[in-house]
Amino acid sequence: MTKLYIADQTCSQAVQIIANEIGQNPELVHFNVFDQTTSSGESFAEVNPLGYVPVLALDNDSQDKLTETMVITSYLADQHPESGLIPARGTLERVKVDQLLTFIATEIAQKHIPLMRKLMTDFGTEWTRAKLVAAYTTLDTRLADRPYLLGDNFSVADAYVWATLWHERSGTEIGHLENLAAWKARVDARPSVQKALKDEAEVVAIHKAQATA
Ligand SMILES: N[C@@H](CCC(=O)N[C@@H](CS)C(=O)NCC(=O)O)C(=O)O
Repeated sequence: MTKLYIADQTCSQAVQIIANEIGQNPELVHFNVFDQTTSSGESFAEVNPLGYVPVLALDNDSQDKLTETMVITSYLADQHPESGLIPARGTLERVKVDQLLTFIATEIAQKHIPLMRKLMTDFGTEWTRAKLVAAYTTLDTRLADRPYLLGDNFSVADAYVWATLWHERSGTEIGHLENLAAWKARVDARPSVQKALKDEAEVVAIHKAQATA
């Protein structure tokens, strides 16, 4: 069975959401980033030597392990073109989505992390928060005339931005971005998102119970 390695309230939620949107139910394994244990008892260092989630371990002959949020979400969405979660490869529309996913990965997700971990100087904190506000402002502008980032349909880009909406944890003030707030409420209400949160909470609780047993 395909396994998805996740961590609590992290970018792995994007993969859970896309899997839910296409009706796939990979077995969820929780990785505790603080004590480095997994709910399955596996060594996570053997799953991903870089020590980060998400990892999608395929149940294929070569037992491939896919990493990188944008790659895994795109791979899953590509399996179900009828879902409308991503445009077809080789089209300009797809290139524009790849551009947006790269932007989300590098200008949003990875910008939050050193702030959340309080790794930066005061100058670096201010500079990085300003970069994040600028990045979110471009998304807010994009959402002025459409319900979702690509238009009328929910897409991999929406899942990725939602799963990395860590502004409160990184101290980034984006409360003035009203289109983004309205978009978040729409995404919050999606059954795929609700299911992701519920499934994540369940596996986290099981893992915690194992640790205290
Ligand atoms: N390049 C990876 C980075 C993934 C990443 O940053 N994962 C974080 C959670 S969102 C993580 O697992 N951090 C654990 C750690 O650094 O200890 C991707 O885009 O998927």
